[in-house]
Order: sequence, then C-alpha cells, then structure tokens
Amino acid sequence: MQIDLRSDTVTKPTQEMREAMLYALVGDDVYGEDPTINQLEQLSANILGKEAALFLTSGTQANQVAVLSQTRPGEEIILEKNSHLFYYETGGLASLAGVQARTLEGINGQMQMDDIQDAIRGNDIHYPKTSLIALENTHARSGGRISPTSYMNDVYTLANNQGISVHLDGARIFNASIGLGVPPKEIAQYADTVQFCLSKGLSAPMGSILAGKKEVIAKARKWRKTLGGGTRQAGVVGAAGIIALEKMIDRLVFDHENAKELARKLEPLPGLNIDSVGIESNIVILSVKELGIDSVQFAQLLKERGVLANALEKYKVRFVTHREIGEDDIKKVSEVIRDITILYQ
Ligand code: TLP
Repeated sequence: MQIDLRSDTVTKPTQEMREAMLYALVGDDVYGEDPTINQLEQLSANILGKEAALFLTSGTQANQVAVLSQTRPGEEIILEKNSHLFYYETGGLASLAGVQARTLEGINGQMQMDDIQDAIRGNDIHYPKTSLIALENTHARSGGRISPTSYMNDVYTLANNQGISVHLDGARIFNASIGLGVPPKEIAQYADTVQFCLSKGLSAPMGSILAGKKEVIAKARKWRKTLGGGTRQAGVVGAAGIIALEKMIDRLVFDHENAKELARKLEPLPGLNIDSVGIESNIVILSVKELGIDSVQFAQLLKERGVLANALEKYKVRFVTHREIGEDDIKKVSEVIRDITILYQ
C-alpha cells in the first residue's frame, strides 16, 4: 500500500457519503429543481454567511466563474504570484475572462498592503480598471499558510473604499477556520465572493461552492452554464457534499497535527530544510537542495519506497496530510525520508 501525500484531493468518499449518494433525492439542476443541490447551496450560504451559493464542478471552475462574474475583458485583477488562480488555472484569466493579471509577491501568501495600494490603478486614460483583488486562504504554494482575519479585513476595507471587489479562493477555508479557531463566516465576511472545495480534505468526490450576494451568484449561474458546468441530477454528488460539510470539517484538526508532526520529525534531518513553526494547516513543503538532488529525484526515491509526494519546484517537495493518513503513516514516511538522507550524506 502506498502512502499518498500528493494532495488532499486523493481522499475517497466515505461509506456514509456513498450511501447518501445512492439514496439522494434528485431533479434537474439546470432548472433549479434538484432538492439535494438546493439544500447543499443553502447550507453553504449559511456556513459562509452569504446570501446565495452555487455548486460547481471544481475549484478551478468556481474561481474562473467568480472572475467572469465580477470583471469585464481588459480590466485588471490583483493577485498573489503563487496563487492557484494565477499559477495553476491554465491561463483561464486571460483565455476566459480576458483580464490582465497584476501579480504581487506575497509573504506567506499575503500580498503586502502597500503593494496592493500601489497596484490599484488610478484614473489615467492609459490605465485598465482594477476591478478585482483575489486572496487565497489557506495559501497552498506557501505551504498552507493562513492569513489572519485582520489582514483580510485590511484588504477588504481598502478594496471597498475604491469600489473594487474581493474574491477569496478558500479551497481550504475550513483548514483556515480550524487553524484560526474562528467560524468560516468570520473569514468569508471579508470577501464579496468565496469559493471552497468539497473534494479536498472534506473527502467528497467532486464539487466546489461559490458564495456571495444574490446578484453576483445569479451571474455566476449563467457563466457556469456558458462553461458547460450546468449539470442535471447533480444531487447524486451533491449528497456527498452535504455529508462533507456536516461531518468532515472538525476532523481537519488531525490533518494539521499530522502535518506538524511530520515537520517536527523531518526538521532535525541533515540536508533538509523545513520550518516546522510555519506549518499552520495540512501542507508541508520541504527543500532538498542541500542533499544535492532535485525534487523530481527525491519524489522518485520516495515512490520506490512506497510514498507519494509532489515535486513542487526544482528543490521543493510537497506533502499534504488528509483523512487517509494516520500517525503510523507519518512515522513510516519520516523513517523513509531519514533513510534517504543517510544515502545522500
Ligand atoms: N489544488 C490542487 C492542484 O491543482 C495544485 C492541489 O493538489 O493542491 N484553489 C486552490 C488553493 C487549490 O489548491 C486548488 C487545487 C484549486 C483552487 C482548484 O481546485 P480543483 O482541483 O477542484 O479545480
């Protein structure tokens, strides 16, 4: 059996989810007639403290629809240079929404307030209009770092004062909520639209939610149709999403503990660089540069020993903890890594 730490997306639906899927009440969701999807959307809106919510096929689709619903072609969006929206969405900002990306370098995933202020366009005839600021919490490529609500408040206030909308890519907002010890709506209040994924640590097989004001979600519903994301008896998968929200959030704390434990075990090993204090959620990023091999080679060595991890950058390897990873797995993985470091000393 392999220990798969490539992503929390690899989690499979629970037995309870499978049973809920089997017996889900369904209808045609393009007509708004799927009772399970309607329940999931209402539940999601309540959890985030938003007026309305929409079920989409993936986080990528939800992010793209959020941008399409709050910008026009030729406008500018400010976002962090390692954000999923910019880094991993196949250039959708340009090809779908036709917006220009103004990327800023963040610290632990947070763009600096002065930089955001400077990046907001004024009234000059030459300039595009800044119409959206996108945040990501937790921030995946910085190692699952969590932005505090005070930071989110600052960005939201700055944006609001200038008539700019804020979108939160909260693919892992529940990890942020657990890490901060505040309910998700306290984070979501500082964004006009919020997307979260049901298919990551929450273990549902697919689906994301986009939530916001009624008018924006009505636009999003139309854009979802444009992208071919209007589905019919979607309650079959939505039923698992309801279980995800009702049963799977609280246990994320174990994933955070396991990530911290993995980092603590790896920190003293020679040739590795890791900051265990910076582990705030379920992602651990390890630099293998001093071992004298790159991340692809390191990931291959792991794979040969039954452990899967992602080569994130030339020398950085990513491990993501999730429901199918227990304390024993963390112990085994740290032993495997220790053995590799001995080989390369
Ligand atoms: N992230 C995936 C990969 O795409 C990199 C992962 O394994 O972490 N926002 C954030 C912050 C994400 O991490 C992801 C997925 C998405 C959006 C997109 O979600 P999906 O995969 O459902 O399109």
